[in-house]
Amino acid sequence: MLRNHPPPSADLERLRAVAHAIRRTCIELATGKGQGYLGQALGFADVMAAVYFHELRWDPRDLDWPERDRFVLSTGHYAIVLWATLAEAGAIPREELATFATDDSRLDMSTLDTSPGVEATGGSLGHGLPVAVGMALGLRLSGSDARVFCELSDGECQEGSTWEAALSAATFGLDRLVAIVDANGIQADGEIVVALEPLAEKWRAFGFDTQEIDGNDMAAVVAALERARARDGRPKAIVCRTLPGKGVPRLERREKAHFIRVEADEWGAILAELEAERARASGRTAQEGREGAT
Ligand SMILES: Cc1ncc(C[n+]2csc(CCOP(=O)(O)OP(=O)(O)O)c2C)c(N)n1
Repeated sequence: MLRNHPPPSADLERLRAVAHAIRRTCIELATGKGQGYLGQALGFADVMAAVYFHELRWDPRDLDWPERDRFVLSTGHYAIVLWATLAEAGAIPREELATFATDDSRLDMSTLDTSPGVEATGGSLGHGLPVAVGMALGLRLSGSDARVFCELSDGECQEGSTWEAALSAATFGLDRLVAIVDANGIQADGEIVVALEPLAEKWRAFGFDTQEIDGNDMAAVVAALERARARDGRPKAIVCRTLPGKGVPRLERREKAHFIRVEADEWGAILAELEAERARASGRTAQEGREGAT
C-alpha cells in the first residue's frame, strides 16, 4: 500500500527487480516503434523505481488524490520511463501500453496534458523546476504537507529558467521540494556542450541541500531520497550520475544514446542482453550477501 509513507526499511532487492521490469517495458515500447528515447530511460530507471515504489506518497488507483506528492517529469521526452513505471505500479493498464505513440493514445513519445500521471507537460525544456516551485509554494499556502519532486536533465541546467526557479526555491525556503537531476552526461548530439561542472557545487551555491550520488546504485538512491526528507528550510537537490543505456552493454557503449534507432532484428539481442546483465547482477548481489553473512 503506497499511501503508507515511509516504509520502515528499504527493500533494495525488490526495488532492483522493479527497476529491471521498468527497463524491460521501456525496451518493449521502443521495440514496438523501432526507435525511441531509450538511453536516458534505461539510465533513469533505478531512480524512478526508488521514487515511485519507495518515496512518493501516492495512490496508483487514484492519480488525482489531492494529498499526493507531486512528481514533475520536466524532460517530456523521458515519457517512456514514466509509462513503464506507472504500468508497473498498476496505475495504467498494461494493455494500454500497446497504444504507445499512436494517434489518440494517452501515452505519447513525450508527455501530454491528457496523459495519466503527468503533473505538467515537459516537451519544452527548462520549465519543470519553475512549475515545481509554483506547485510547492501553492501547496504550502494551502496548508498541504505534500512534497514536490522534480526530475530535470543536465541539459536543462543550461537553461536560465532553471536557475531563476532555484533562486526562488531557496528564497522561499521550500524544503518540501526535491530537484532530482539526471546527470547522464549527454544531450541531443552527444556529450554536454556547455560546461556544467562542478554541477553539485552550483546547486549548493544556489542554496540547495545537495547530494551527489551514483544514480544506478539503488542503495545510494534510496539513502539520498530518505536524507532529502529533512525539514531544514532548504530545498533539496540530488545530482544523480547515471549511465545512458544502463543494463544493456551494447547501448551503454553507444556514443549517441539520446535517440536510439536500431535494425529490426537487433531488438531481440537488446532484450537478451538486459536479461543476462540482470542475472549477472543478481548473482553478484547474492554472492555479496553470502560473503557478508560469513
Ligand atoms: C527549450 C528547448 N530547447 C531545445 C529542445 C530540443 N531538445 C529536445 S531533447 C534535447 C536534448 C537535451 O539534453 P538533455 O536534456 O540533457 O537530455 P538527454 O540527452 O539526456 O535526453 C534538446 C536540445 C527542447 N525540447 N526544448
